[in-house]
Amino acid sequence: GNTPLLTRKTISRHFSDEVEKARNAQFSPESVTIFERIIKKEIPADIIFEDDLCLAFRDVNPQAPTHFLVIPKRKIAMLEKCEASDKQLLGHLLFTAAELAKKNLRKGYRVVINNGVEGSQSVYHLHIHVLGGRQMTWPPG
Ligand code: TR5
Repeated sequence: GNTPLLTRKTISRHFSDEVEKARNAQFSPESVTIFERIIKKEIPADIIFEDDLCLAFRDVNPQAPTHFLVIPKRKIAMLEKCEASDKQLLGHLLFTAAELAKKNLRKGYRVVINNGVEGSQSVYHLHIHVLGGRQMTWPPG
C-alpha cells in the first residue's frame, strides 16, 4: 500500500540528501577527494580566491544565496585530524573566510565546519562553509 512511500517521505524530511551523503561517506586516509582534484584544476570550480595555502570556491549545491568553501591546499581530512602544527593554517583559513565575506556579506553570515558522520561531513578534505545573503536560523538542523 502507501505505507512504504509515506515512510520514505517522512525520512527524507528528517534527513536531507546532504545528510544521506554524509552517512554514506567513508573517511579513508588514502582516498583522493573531489577537493584535491579541484586544487589540481583537474575538475572545474568557481574559484573566488587562491593563495599558496588555500583555495576558496563556490559550493556546487548552495544552501544560501552566497555559499562558498575555503579549503587548505594541504590535505587535512577533517577538523578532528588537525595537529598543533596546523594552528597557523587554521587561522589563515578562518581569516581568509572573513576577508572574502567582508566583500559582499555586510549584513552578516554563518561559518560552518562539519566534522564526521554526525556532523554531516560528506567530503573528507577540511572545508569551511561560508553562508550568507539570507537570515540564518538557530539552531542549525
Ligand atoms: O557536507 P560537507 O560539510 O562535507 O560539505 C561538502 C560540500 O561540498 C557540500 O556543500 C557540497 O555541495 C560541496 N561540493 C561537493 C562537490 C562540489 C562541491 N562544491 C563545489 N564543487 C564540487 N564538485 C565539483 N563536486 C562535488 N562532488
